Amino acid sequence: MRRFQAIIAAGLTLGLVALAAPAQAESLTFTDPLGDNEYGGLDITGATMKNEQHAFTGKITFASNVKGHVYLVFRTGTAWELIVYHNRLARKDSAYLIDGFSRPVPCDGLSHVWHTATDALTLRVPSSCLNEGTYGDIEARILTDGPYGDDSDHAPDGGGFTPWIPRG
Ligand SMILES: [Ca+2]
Repeated sequence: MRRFQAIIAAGLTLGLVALAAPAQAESLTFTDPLGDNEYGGLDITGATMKNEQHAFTGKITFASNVKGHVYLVFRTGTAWELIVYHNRLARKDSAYLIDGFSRPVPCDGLSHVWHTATDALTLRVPSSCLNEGTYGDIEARILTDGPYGDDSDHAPDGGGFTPWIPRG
């Protein structure tokens, strides 16, 4: 999370460029290289982002389950939001939503499910948590870190954001 402010600055620039791109789909799936993680954190292998009318959902797959954090960073076009998922390799995993200034955002219905058989994580944010449901396209990126807080892996590969994902 140490480079989060830089991520936001870079994302703002990329986002302004991407705004001009035409809308294509409400769901986006992409892969990430195996074995490119650092500092012993979670190795992302792929993700599917869905920007549906009732919720924004990110399903992220990993090479294996190790201790660390997952940050799903996304922007609705007017504000930065961030889901922080704390993976403790136990039954006390947790997730919460904060804004671009690290302020907590109340979110009834925010859910996190770790799928043990496939080492996948599903994070779901009800649309009511985001600008009272009034938003359109979303862009997103994923960051993991290791047990000591060092950045480990990010997706899409290269550190940029996804294209804007239209709301279904
Ligand atoms: Ca990876």
